[in-house]
Amino acid sequence: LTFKLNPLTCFLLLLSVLLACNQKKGTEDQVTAKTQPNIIVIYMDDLGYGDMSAYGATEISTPNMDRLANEGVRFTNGYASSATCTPSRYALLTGTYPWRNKDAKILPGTAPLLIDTAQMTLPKMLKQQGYYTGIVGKWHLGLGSGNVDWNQKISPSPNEVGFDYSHILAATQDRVPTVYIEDGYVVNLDPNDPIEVDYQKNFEGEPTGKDNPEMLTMKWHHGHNNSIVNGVPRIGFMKGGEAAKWSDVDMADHFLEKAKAFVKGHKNEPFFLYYALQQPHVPRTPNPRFEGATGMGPRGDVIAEADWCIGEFIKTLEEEGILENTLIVFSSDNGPVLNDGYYDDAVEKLGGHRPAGPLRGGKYSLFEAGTRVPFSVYWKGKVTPKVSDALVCQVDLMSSLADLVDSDQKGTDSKDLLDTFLGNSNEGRDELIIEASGRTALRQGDWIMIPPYKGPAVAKAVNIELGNDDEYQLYNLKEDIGQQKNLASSKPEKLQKMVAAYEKQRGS
Ligand code: NG6
Ligand code: CA
Repeated sequence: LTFKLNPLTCFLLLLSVLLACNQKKGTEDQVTAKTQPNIIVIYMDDLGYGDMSAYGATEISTPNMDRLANEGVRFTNGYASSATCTPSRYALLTGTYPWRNKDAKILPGTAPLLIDTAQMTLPKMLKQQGYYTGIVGKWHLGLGSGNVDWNQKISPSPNEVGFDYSHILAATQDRVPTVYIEDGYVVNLDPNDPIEVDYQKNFEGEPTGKDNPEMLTMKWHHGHNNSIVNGVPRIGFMKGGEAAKWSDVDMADHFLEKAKAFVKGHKNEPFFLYYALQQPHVPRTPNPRFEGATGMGPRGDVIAEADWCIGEFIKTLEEEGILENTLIVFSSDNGPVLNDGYYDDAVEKLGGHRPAGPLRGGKYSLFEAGTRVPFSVYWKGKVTPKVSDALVCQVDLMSSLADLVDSDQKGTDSKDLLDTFLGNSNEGRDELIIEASGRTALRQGDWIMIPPYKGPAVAKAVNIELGNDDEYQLYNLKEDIGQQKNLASSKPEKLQKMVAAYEKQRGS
């Protein structure tokens, strides 16, 4: 028996196969869109545990941040990995404790990229799962491989560690270069006015905050007396790049626009956006629209400004019809500081506000306020609002989000706490090592053990208790959240157990 196909049958057969394939692809896409929510990390810079109404603030109002916290899972024991920026961001993006990397400390604007381009990262993992990934805002994890030429393509950059798109400020708002960098290129750079940056010495003839106080619109208190940009003295020296310099008072609007554009441009595919706001880090430069918004001076006003930005951003998600398919993590890179190097009335106009809430210490500190920060997970329609006391850390997002998107990737120190982040479980970590300027401490259950450290008890310039003491410190945080009663000598067995656990983790 022979069966012959004429050309027409052949063509029809082929056509139906093609159509079937196409249909299958269509369903797969839909499934993907359903099981892969957009993921957004909104990350504040130096926002304290007590800086939001949702965390007890009464002197300041933060309705939009509160919405994410109150309509999501609000963590009361949520930690940044570190009491400063660079190490916390390193841990967030790599799932690795920052103290494993000796270079993970506050970086100058000229530092090389801190994350190895071969290393697995949160955005890389999401990219592998089909996400389009972007960062808008503060980077502060180094760029290039030493001696960056700011007038050429800057590489490696966020784009080499997993971000398809990047629109960043290199280090901090108080550090040069004071320009935006998009996908490795300085934005608005005039090739006839090249940028030079140096953290050691000034360029000849360039004014500085130290020598030209008459040019300043903001006075420096400590540090921050090198190059002057927009009347604000900075850390580090910079020359040229006039047209590329950012406008400080427009920075919040600028990043908001970029974040909104990112969402609008990628709403039809699963996306990951790391929206890293610059507030309330110094220099605090609210847009004139927000001047006086709080009566608390620039520090309060930029928190109000950031809150407004977050509200506008959520509105965009709503308008684009994707809020319900978007998981939003909200947190801060470290605790609060008032005077961080400029005279900006942060201390004088504080009034009754307590940026750290009931916690002791602040930014740079091993006491709780250094690392315990606002931390919430919001997912409209999926996450039931609740308050969780589980011990969680930003370092855990890597493995937890990997679980969410069905990836096998894990961060070295990252615990899969997906159920906890989504509010389905109250189980957090048993232990956590926190870090502050190279010093570490162990949180275990309700307890924290701080080993003895030399160094001043108080950082004078910023007026923050650092957690240094000649003796071991042991606190029961459940009973004594303000760390007033050192139980090290009255609970020797507990202390010994924790010291042993700490040494095991630190590998000493
Ligand atoms: C410190 C700066 C401080 C701030 C901090 C980084 C001085 C005296 N102080 O060195 O103003 O920029 O670095 O903050 O220069 S962080 O949030 O990015 O870690
Ligand atoms: Ca910070």
